[in-house]
Formats: sequence, structure tokens, C-alpha cells
Amino acid sequence: MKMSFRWYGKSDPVRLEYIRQIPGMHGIVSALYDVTVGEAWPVDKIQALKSAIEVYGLAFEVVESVPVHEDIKLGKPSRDRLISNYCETLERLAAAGIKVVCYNFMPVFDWMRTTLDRKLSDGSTSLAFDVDVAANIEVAKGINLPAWDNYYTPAELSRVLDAYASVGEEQLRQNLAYFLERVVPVAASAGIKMAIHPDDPPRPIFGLPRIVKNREDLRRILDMVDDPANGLTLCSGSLGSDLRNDVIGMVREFGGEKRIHFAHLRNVQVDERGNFHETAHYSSAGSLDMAGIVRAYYETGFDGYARPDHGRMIWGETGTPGYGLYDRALGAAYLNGLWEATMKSSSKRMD
Ligand SMILES: [Mn+2]
Repeated sequence: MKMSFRWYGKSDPVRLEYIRQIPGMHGIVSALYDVTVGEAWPVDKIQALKSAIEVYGLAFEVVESVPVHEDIKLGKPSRDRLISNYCETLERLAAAGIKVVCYNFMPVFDWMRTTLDRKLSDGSTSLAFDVDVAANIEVAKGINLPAWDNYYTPAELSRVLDAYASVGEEQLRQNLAYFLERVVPVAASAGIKMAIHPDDPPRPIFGLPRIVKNREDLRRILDMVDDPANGLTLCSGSLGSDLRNDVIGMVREFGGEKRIHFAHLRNVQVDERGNFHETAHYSSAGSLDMAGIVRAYYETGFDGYARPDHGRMIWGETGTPGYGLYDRALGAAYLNGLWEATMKSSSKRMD
């Protein structure tokens, strides 16, 4: 397991010189944030990002994300040109040493929360999601919900939400298959593993279709193009915010088939209806058995990339909600500890 840390580039208040001080840190997960979605990423900008990271002795082998243009998800005629740009980006990233590209196929919104600073009992704050707030599409058009990575003006948002009125789950699935059939062969020959991130949260929001929610969805996606380059970002916090999802079972199944290329590890406190908030990584802090999840990765021989997914805001830190230094660093240390304990107790058993 190669421990990594997401970094938003030079404007990120979390500095690389601090990230490198986290024990066992292998590399940085990042992206270009100033390229228009749909355009091929310029070689010089990829190189500049790589150099900025490597100067601190950190590896740059995972990109999160190369965003998929909305027209590809909607299956519009412009998708062929956009997919060809996407493939160009993959080839350029491969030439710069990138091994894994994380992406998602969520309509309109990247991740979604209804609160970014829910106060927990210990005084820390974290991201939270309320099912009722996200049930009504008129709510999305009418209020300014917390950040997602793709920003729309209210008029644009209204237009793109309306565009999905005629795209159901089956159509969206076909559009994903169309994308993968063209992108995966290019990724495979360039030496890149594609890793789709599950829907976050894993349920329909605002009436929009969602096709990466559970084990059956993941199986269907892997079967669309049966190639190791068509793989998964297994996000424990995303999938785990539906209590019906057996995260450990998914790690064993898909990890056993070597189709998980990127492990997002975080804990969530979830109720039966799917309301949840993010917690510390520590198993007892939330609903997920983090030790069991890490053990499943270990026992399937996982040698891919992992990162502490999100953190709470603690110790007075301010910055990007979910992406502060302190709690994610605690998460990385805890996860490395679970990994080491699993490894050493396993070898003892084998002796
Ligand atoms: Mn994630």
C-alpha cells in the first residue's frame, strides 16, 4: 500500500514541506485545476506540477481527477472530440510517469454535502449530508449548496440539471460504456490504470441518475471493458455511507481480482436513512470497521495507492473543508499503523 495525500497545488494552504513529514508518506495525488474541462492538459503544466512535487522527495503517480465533460456523460455529439482530448491527456500523463487516473461519472455535481462544518461533540467540525435536503431538485436550483468541484452559475446549473431530465440510469450507463470502450485501450497501452470513484453519496440526489453506488454497479462497470486498466477507486467513506454496502466484501471481491487501483480510506457515521457525517478515521469514531477494511486490502495483496480521504477540521486549523493537514495526517498515521499491525500479525501466523 503506497500511502498518498491529496494536494490542491500551489494555492493549497497545506504545504508539501509539511506533507513530507507525515511518516510513511509515498506521494502526492493532484491535478491541474486551471484547465478548462474537456481540453487536453498542456505538457508544460503537467511537468511543472510534477517538478513542484518531486522536489520534496514525494512521488507524483496518481492524478485525481481528470474530469469527464458533462457532454460525455450526456452522450452529446461533441463527446467524440472531448474523448479524444481525454485520451491525449492520458498519454501526456503517462509520459510524465502517472500510473493511476481517478475520475468519476457523477452527473452535474462532483461530491455533495449539505453542510461543510457540522460541529461534532469534541468540538471538531466535519462534512455532513442530510437526505431530505438533497431530495428535491428545486432545492438545488434555489439555494447555494456547499462546494463541489464543478462550479456553475445558477442559470447554467438550471440548464444542466434540465438536460438530465431525459437521461436515466440506463442511458447514463450506456454513455459510460461508450467512454470506457474508447478510453481504456488508450490507457492500457500507455500503462495507465483508470480508477472510477463511486458516487458520493451513493444514492440519487436531486432526481439525477447515479450508476456507481454499490457492488452490482461496480461489477457492471468492470464488465463493460474487461481489462485491468478499467478499474476502481474504492472509496470506503462514499460506499460506506449506505449501510447496505459491504465495504469489506467489495475490497475482497474486487481487490482479489486486482481491479482496485486506488484506495480512499475514511470513516463515516451513518444512520439507517443515509444521513451521515464524516468522522475521524479511528474505527470506533464511525460506522466502518477500518481495521477490517485494511486487513482485507492486506490479504488480497494490495500494492496500489491509498490515501486518507477526508479529515475533520481540528486544532483550530482553517482551510478547505475535508482537506486540512492535521486530521488527514492522523488518518495516514492510523492507517499505516493498521497496515503494519496486520502485516506483522500475519507473518507471525504463517511462521
Ligand atoms: Mn473518496
